[in-house]
Amino acid sequence: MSVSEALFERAKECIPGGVNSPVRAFGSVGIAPRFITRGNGDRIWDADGKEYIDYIGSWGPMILGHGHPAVLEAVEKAVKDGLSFGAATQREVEMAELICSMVPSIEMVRMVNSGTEAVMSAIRAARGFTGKDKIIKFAGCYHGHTDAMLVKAGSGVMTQGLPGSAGVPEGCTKDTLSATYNDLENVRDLLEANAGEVAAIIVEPVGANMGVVLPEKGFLEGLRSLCDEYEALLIFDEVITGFRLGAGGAQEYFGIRPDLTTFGKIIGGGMPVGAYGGRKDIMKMIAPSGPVYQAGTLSGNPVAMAAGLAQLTVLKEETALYDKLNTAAGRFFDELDQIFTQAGEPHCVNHIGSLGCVFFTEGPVKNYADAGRSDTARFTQYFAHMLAQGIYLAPSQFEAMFLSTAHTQEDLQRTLEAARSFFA
Ligand code: HOZ
Repeated sequence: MSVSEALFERAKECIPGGVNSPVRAFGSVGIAPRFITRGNGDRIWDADGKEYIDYIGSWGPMILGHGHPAVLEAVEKAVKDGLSFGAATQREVEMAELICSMVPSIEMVRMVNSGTEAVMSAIRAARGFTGKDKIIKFAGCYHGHTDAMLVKAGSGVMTQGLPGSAGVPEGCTKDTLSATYNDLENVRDLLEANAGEVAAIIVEPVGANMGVVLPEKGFLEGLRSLCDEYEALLIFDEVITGFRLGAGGAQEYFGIRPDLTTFGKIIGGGMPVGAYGGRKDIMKMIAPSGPVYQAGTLSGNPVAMAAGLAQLTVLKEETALYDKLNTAAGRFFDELDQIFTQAGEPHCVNHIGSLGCVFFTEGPVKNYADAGRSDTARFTQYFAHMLAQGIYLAPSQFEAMFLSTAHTQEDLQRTLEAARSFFA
């Protein structure tokens, strides 16, 4: 038995499913998860000393790779000054100013501890501001595990084939309406049928939790117009796309201005951080300036702020970084596509910026139903092959591959070779 397998056996006795978040359990691929001991650049090592090229990157945060010197230095310095005060600090102000300067629609921002918390709070703000209760979300989009969003959710919920979650009272989801991604007519129908009741439409501007699903031309623009027409707020969930597609996230990339935006992952530089922000008139509704209550003992934690500030500063200042990363990633995904095409494997590679995935089904894949047609058994074979070759992919068909600035050309080529050898 390997060290990872032994740890997993122990873990299953004292942690539900042996893990602290379901997608880590490798459940759908039937392999014991690797217990990771350290990371550096684009590499991670497991408890048995095996080295992998990492395409999970902590599910998104590690856009600069593991152990970036600027982030580590900032954290080391912050740790020495104290771990938590539960009081205002200068770094929080600097963080808020930095985010406002980078993301076009953010006029005010509140720090929280995770993407889930950010979404929960943004929805409360939208309801408080509009005085309406209903929210439209899209099947296959994942907005964390807050009760109201566990309706046809992506990520682990989709991987487990669940329509929702036990333990969520009907009352918590009765105001959640589920729409089809990339289908504006469906959204209009829902708005018509619930006229005057919809507080907000929440969307991942690039679906990245049902595999990667791109917005078709006009989809995001259409959502903006529909929100204006029906007096609903548009919430972009940029937990994955924020600071990934570019310094200003998906909203800058596509040129759409949402009313509210949620962040997580990259914003914390690897520490547990989330944030939500947007129009000042909406954000002023948040306590203590307004009546929408939201709080947190560890929100704006000094060490987490130091990590996030350092990472965002690199992303803002190294202006050529995104072009270089996105170009390298684009080439990589195109070559991966060719390998699958040459092998005659039914597939669809969707990618944008440094995000992408291979669906084991013919394309196009433009929504939850399309993604759901994937041959997950075939994906499992591919996943196991790649893992054995030292390539650490997300253990689910319905997750993304995350490339970082630390991925070298040599490692990208090694990964393509590993994919090629799957068909040999
Ligand atoms: N939401 C992340 C990407 N789908 C995964 C994080 C998790 O659920 O553990």
